[in-house]
Amino acid sequence: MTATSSALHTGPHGPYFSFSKALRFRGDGFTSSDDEPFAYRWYDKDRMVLGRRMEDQLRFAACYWHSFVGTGTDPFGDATFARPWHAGGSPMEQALHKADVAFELFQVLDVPFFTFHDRDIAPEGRTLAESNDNVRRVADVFERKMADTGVKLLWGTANLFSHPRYMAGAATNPDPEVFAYAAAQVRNVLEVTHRLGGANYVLWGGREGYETLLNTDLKRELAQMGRFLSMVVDHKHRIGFKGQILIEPKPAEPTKHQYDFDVAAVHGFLRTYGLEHEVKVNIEQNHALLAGHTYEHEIVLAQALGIFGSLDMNRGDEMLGWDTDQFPHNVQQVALALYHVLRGGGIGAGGLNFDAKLRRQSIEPDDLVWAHAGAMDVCARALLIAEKMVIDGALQRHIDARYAGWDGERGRAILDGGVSLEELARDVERRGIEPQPRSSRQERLEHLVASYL
Ligand code: XLS
Ligand code: NI
Ligand code: NI
Repeated sequence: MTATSSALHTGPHGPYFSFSKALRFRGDGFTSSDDEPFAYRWYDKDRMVLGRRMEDQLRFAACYWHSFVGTGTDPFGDATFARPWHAGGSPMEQALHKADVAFELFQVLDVPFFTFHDRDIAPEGRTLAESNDNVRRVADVFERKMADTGVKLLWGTANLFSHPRYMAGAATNPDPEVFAYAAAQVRNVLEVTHRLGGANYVLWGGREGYETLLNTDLKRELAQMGRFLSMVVDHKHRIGFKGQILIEPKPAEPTKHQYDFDVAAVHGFLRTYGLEHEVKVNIEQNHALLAGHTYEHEIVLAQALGIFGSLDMNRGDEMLGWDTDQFPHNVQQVALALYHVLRGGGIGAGGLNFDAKLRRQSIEPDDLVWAHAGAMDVCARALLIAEKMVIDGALQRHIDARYAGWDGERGRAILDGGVSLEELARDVERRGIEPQPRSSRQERLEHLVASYL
């Protein structure tokens, strides 16, 4: 889609936001006026960054669930967002209303992609067949809206966690009927994702874990989950879906323990079931934090293991132990994450999905615009900082120098496997050389990072 396209495609009840045209890039130093209260200062989508357009480096997506389904409830409080699209009409009419709102927001933001769960976009019917049909009917509407606006699908996913039928898990349920139900739901969304040209399909196992081992056969549940994933991969190939299949790791919440705990756990699981070349990971900042990792740890590990797929871009609160899913605003944090993405070859078929929600006091639809647009600008600015880090190369030079010994004769002999423990031991004793400690220069590097900001 083009930011210059004059009129937005809105539904019969729109506009929903007080932005009548797509936000555009105006660079740093513009002064906001009433008719243009916000423009991008950093998100300059056509600017070239390391050989690619900024839009293609970032591949932003807005998510359906937090933005159009969320009501502002929390475990202690009721809904605070009185959304016009949550009231009036049948559930299906409300779903179509919601689609109008969603595509209006995508156009205002000029965001190239979106993401959804089946339950976000269409109401549950009386039977599974009816529910799946509802999803396909809304997908028909999406198809037209996507053609009109140029907005594309980053990924689809099935909600296998909200309904009580899934309270004891989906694939990992003690009842095979629940496994089968979940399979039927995934088959439908995978096919819809394929039809809509989705770049990825995501599985997040919110209920695939346990509350207590007192009632859980962990070994069986892992085998069930492995079987489920194999079936999904087989079906992907059967229908010719070319997108990536992604698992989204998270250590806990809603269950006490989730099997897809972090990147390392997911990789071990994939290896066990021979799926490490078929499935990658969608890494979320808040989930990394809950697992006791930094975002960049999860990114770098996934790259090292060859399973880096995509990013859920959000921010957890470092003082709270739950998934607060806030919009990113810490430039340095995002810059370090994107530095590693760029160093690893870029985001590929993945994207930066804003799996982020408004705080429950941000009750106006326009808050959705501010939140996303601000986050896009933070990411764009962070990308430019990451670009500087890559081009300057000082961080990488330090690492290269630090490990230079491993590229030398001795290091290579060890790694190539040409030398045994015994030979190594004899050689060290004979030569009598004492290794010399060297500074790792952490503070100097931290200061260097700060200097790029
Ligand atoms: C929840 C997850 C979820 C996935 C999609 O914590 O982040 O929103 O991204 O199912
Ligand atoms: Ni999350
Ligand atoms: Ni997520």
